[in-house]
Amino acid sequence: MSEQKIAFYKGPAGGWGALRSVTQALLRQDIAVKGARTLLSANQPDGFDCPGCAWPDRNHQSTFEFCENGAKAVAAEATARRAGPEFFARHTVAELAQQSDFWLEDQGRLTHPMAYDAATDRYLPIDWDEAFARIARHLNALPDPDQAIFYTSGRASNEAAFLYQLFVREYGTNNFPDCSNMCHEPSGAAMKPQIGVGKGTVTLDDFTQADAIFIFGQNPGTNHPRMLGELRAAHKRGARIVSFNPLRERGLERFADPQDKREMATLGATPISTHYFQLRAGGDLAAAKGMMKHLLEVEAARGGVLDHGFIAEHTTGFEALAADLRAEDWAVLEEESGLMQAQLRSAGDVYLGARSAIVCWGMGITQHPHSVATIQMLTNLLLLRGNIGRPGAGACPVRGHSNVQGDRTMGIWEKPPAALLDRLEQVFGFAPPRRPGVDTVEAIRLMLEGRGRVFFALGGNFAAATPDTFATWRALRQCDLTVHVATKLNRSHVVHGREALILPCLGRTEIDLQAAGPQGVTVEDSMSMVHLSAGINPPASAELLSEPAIVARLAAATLGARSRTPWLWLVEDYARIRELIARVFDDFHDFNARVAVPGGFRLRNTASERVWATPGGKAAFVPHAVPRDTPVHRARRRAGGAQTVFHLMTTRSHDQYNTTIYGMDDRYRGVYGQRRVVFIHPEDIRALGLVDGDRVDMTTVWDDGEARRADDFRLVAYDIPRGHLAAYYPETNPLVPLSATALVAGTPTSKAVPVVLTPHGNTRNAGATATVTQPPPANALA
Ligand SMILES: Nc1nc2c(c(=O)[nH]1)N[C@H]1C(S)=C(S)[C@@H](COP(=O)(O)OP(=O)(O)OC[C@H]3O[C@@H](n4cnc5c(=O)[nH]c(N)nc54)[C@H](O)[C@@H]3O)O[C@H]1N2
Ligand SMILES: Nc1nc2c(c(=O)[nH]1)N[C@H]1C(S)=C(S)[C@@H](COP(=O)(O)OP(=O)(O)OC[C@H]3O[C@@H](n4cnc5c(=O)[nH]c(N)nc54)[C@H](O)[C@@H]3O)O[C@H]1N2
Ligand SMILES: [Mo]
Repeated sequence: MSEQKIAFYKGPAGGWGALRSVTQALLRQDIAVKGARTLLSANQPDGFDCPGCAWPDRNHQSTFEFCENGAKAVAAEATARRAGPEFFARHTVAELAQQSDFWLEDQGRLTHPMAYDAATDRYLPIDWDEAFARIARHLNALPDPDQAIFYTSGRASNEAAFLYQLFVREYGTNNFPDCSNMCHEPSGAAMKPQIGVGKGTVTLDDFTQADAIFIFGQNPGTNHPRMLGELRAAHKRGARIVSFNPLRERGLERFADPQDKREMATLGATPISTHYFQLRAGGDLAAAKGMMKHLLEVEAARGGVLDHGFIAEHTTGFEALAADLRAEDWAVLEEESGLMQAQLRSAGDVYLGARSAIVCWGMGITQHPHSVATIQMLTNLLLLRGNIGRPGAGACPVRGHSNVQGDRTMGIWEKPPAALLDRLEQVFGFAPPRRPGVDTVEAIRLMLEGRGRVFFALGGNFAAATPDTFATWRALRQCDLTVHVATKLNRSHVVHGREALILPCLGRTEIDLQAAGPQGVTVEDSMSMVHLSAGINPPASAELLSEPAIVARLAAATLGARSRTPWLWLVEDYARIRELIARVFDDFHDFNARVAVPGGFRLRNTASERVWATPGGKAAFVPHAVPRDTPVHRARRRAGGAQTVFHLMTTRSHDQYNTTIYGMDDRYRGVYGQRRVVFIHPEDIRALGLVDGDRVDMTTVWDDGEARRADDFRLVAYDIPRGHLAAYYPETNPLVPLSATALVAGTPTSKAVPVVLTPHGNTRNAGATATVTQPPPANALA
């Protein structure tokens, strides 16, 4: 573990720092040799899909695409450490609950199905059949299937997800909260009515042809490192790359490709962004509006800006948008975006100077109250110049989990379209439930109200990833039964219901042997490419089952003779599952044949063909007012200047994968050996009467009378606008109120939390030297 320090990072993103970090990750997991071989199989034609992010690969080409954080994700799964029955015998759950998130996962791979024993407060081994029978008993005893909740995290394969949604709907509910609800839900909610598809419209080839690439609220250097390769190449051929981000992010500034011998030898690096706009958090809608207002003004002055042919043939609502833009006040746009009119105009000039442009976005856009409106404004921007459905142009919501997009395609959706249910009814001969189910936040409410009795999770870490941590924990603890299908121990296993089960599963990197031989699964990346993934490592334990097998055996145990689906036969050979997928989804016709081709195939994306699957048959311009009454605005008004209300963004460090903490460093932001830090403008530190390095507590300003606090964060002076804070998730999730959700999409607004700071017990702690082996047990604040 590194020494605790704050040290400005001078290098580029990638480069030697990345290689060093990977070596350390492999050594930590005791897998130097095997791990290295495993790494070379990630994203290869016959290998497994990288369990890191959802960024696509270049046709699964033969050269290994180096990715530091992909390597860490693979190393974390291929670790030689094990958390078996002996481990659980040594610790009560009360003891485990005192440990940090880092420590829990660091115990290694789960090896046996385990059941909670209240008498000894321990997890004890249980037989698989008995585990399935126990879950089935609970499910079948519920008076109403809507009292059961089935969560999904976005690593589940298409095959697992398809069987899962089928089982749960045969059982009788649409209660499918998933990680997408906390992630890109607003992207789908915005784009589907506007352009007819809820997914990105670009492919990697478009990145080789775009003249301009706009990146709103995304940190690819950490979260999608392979995207930096595309950006670097685009920069080298002269494309403009424009970043909008309140924080200065190193990966958006400079990048050295570890595969480029010259850059590595000379310590050279390629700049990434040609323009960097440090706007106010939540100011992206105003920024997009400013750019569009500028376009209209230039169009009026000299013409040639808008794609009139496209607008006339392919869109509706242009006049209303134009009228709204003309009426908009520059002063409002400046105030809310935090950018000057000249800056907004220069961003607009880059856009109008580009023949083709791509707009990318991430969590900095989606996790806001007005995220759906902001995404519709970004889409308006694209439509004004016909930048959808032609080479080098389009919308690129950059997805998170490696198969989160595929899971939604397979029907993991609490509000399923009627057409999907109709088809399930036809193919499988049962009547699927038509009532919409609950999303993630609604699921927590259901449990809090005592109307959610059984909680089942296919992956993920619900207790840590969700907002309002202590309310969520109360919710989970009220359940009759909580069940987690997982690879590693995490918070959700120690914050459990009256009864609890942990079901250990195979990871992506592992060989999945079924009756018909070794099986591959399929995944869909952020650009709608579907391809096979097959593990190469022996399973971490002989007891592990694959996710499809777990779902099938649970379905057989629960539904019994009620179901006509041949559950156990299906998982003997996953090609049989794919046959059924092809019968339910037309886009998956000839699925087995098409996915056998190396690199797989791309799902049809109608918007990219300029076919608009919208009610009006055209793409829609949708005007939106600049939001001036968000919870942050309201909290500031109420405080009336008596206190500084900060806008807190909760975000990822370089050494974590969501709630999985790989280490305590955030290299590109210069943080080492610690995670309880809060980035803040130096003038704000002074105005608080504090100094850099002081410790503070954060309290949410909310109007429901609940106290939400997170204690003991070290102030780190940073290049961030005044009035803003950034700190890591999940430590800050206790600060995000359950009622803080995005309009329409219901996404927790994790990038828009109004908070105030107070000194932590008056302790001054500038230049701490202590080495921290784990964060303070904030997560154990039961
Ligand atoms: N190594 C690694 N890879 C990952 C993950 C991981 O945890 N670790 N997580 C995966 C998942 S599930 C996801 S969803 C993605 C997440 O990837 P990202 O979308 O990059 O997510 P974040 O790191 O939360 O934040 C993104 C950026 O938004 C900026 N930001 C915050 N508020 C605003 C705002 O109001 N406006 C603008 N313009 N910017 C803002 C922050 O400064 C930050 O740079 O990554 C995936 N890949
Ligand atoms: N405050 C705040 N909260 C956030 C966010 C934020 O930016 N700020 N981001 C949100 C986002 S974008 C997301 S996507 C969610 C993430 O929410 P989740 O997807 O629920 O969380 P993860 O941390 O990705 O899940 C990690 C766990 O998955 C299990 N796991 C890993 N691999 C496998 C596998 O192959 N199979 C199975 N069954 N289990 C596996 C391991 O046990 C591991 O502990 O968090 C959200 N929460
Ligand atoms: Mo995500």
